Amino acid sequence: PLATLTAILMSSPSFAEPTYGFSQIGSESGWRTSETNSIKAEAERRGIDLKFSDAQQKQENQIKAVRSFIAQGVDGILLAPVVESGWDQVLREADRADIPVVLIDRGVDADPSLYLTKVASDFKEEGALAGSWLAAETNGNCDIVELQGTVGSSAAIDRKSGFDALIGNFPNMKIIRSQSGDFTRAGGKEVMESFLKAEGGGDSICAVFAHNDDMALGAIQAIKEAQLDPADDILVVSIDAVPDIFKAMADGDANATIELNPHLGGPAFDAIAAHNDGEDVPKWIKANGPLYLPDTAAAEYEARK
Ligand code: GZL
Repeated sequence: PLATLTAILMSSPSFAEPTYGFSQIGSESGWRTSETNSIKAEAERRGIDLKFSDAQQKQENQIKAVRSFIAQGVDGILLAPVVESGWDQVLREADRADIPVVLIDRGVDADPSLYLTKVASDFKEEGALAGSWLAAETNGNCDIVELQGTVGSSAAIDRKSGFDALIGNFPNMKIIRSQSGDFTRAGGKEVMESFLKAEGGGDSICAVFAHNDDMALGAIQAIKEAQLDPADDILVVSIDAVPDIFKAMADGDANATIELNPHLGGPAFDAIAAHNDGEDVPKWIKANGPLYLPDTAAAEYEARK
């Protein structure tokens, strides 16, 4: 009977939904957690079997996961590369196995022919936007401390270079201290504490530029514990637009954040499908978000929490 025939057809591999592997960096920030949840939900919505690996921030775990996905013969691989170097070999192995790799939210310095596409923001633009807001806010006069993201990550490298290039136009804007807080709240707090101490309490610090909101939230804690007023004594600008930074802005503790889209599963899955249909896929799929200020923060927090 037709029902049996359909059941048999649908169960055969060629009719089944695809199986993808997703090598995720970890859960270092609120943004990454929402990215993971969003990509898993999108796979669920599309009936995709998503094999998920959390690398706990270690590149060797990501490389192991990609090799395991290749051995399982998945139909595609999503990779959020923790750092930008050291991927050539494993990307060549995926390429030889004819498995398309989509880079998610960060880039690699490998030959672009080794991956299908990158779905990520232009971090240089984000750095420049943060810098231009700060220049306008301070009339180009500001001694800045910088909380960098994970050392070697394309997000940290490019946010720094975009910010540096922009403030380079203002002779009275300079970064007086800069160090990695590894994109975590604890890291941001710890490094900000060391900056405040090194600067004799912090009166000399005009602003903190944090490569993500989680480090900014840690820095805000440190600024308060140093008996200073975040967003007033020391301006606070960061990137990600996670709910908690909107709460901080609404509470008068932060000044600006730049939106980073965590919903990258859809574009990634669409790119693999387009590739499988023989269509051309651009090497970089990006959609930078806007800058938010305290005036809309309370509403944004309500909408996102
Ligand atoms: C940027 C992403 C960064 C976020 C951080 O696309 O890789 O990593 O800005 C996260 O919150 O840790």
